Amino acid sequence: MGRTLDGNSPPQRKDVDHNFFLLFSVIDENLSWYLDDNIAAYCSDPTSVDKEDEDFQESNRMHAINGFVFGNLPELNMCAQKHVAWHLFGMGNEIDVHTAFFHGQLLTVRGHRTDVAHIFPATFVTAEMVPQKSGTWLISCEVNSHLKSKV
Ligand SMILES: [Cu+2]
Repeated sequence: MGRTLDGNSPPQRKDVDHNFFLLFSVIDENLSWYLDDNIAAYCSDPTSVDKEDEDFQESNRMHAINGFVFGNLPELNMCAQKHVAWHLFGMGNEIDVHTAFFHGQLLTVRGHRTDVAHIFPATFVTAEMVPQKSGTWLISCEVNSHLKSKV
């Protein structure tokens, strides 16, 4: 057991078979330096955009895991019956309260059996698991407003 550096990789636990690092965040495009440029470039009628409209502002909050939005996180592969450590991070502000839900999986978080890990801004938690079966399953944030997509 222990942590070592191999020169290029970040330190990882050696007492598990797989380490995964997931950052749950809300990327607020309303704060972008390019907001006006994007409105001008991508809106069919830029003069009709009300940047103070709550629906417009919410449409610019992108819920992401490792920066990937709309379920586009690349596949994470591991082996059944192997020990997996999930290092889960949160950053941002008060809207960055996340619940990482591992569908159909059993986790151990701080010694407790669960299927969900709670993540608050500027915190991290490690969840451990031993996947029992091979197959594809989903990781999602179960915060209601993070699940919904605006039309
Ligand atoms: Cu979330």
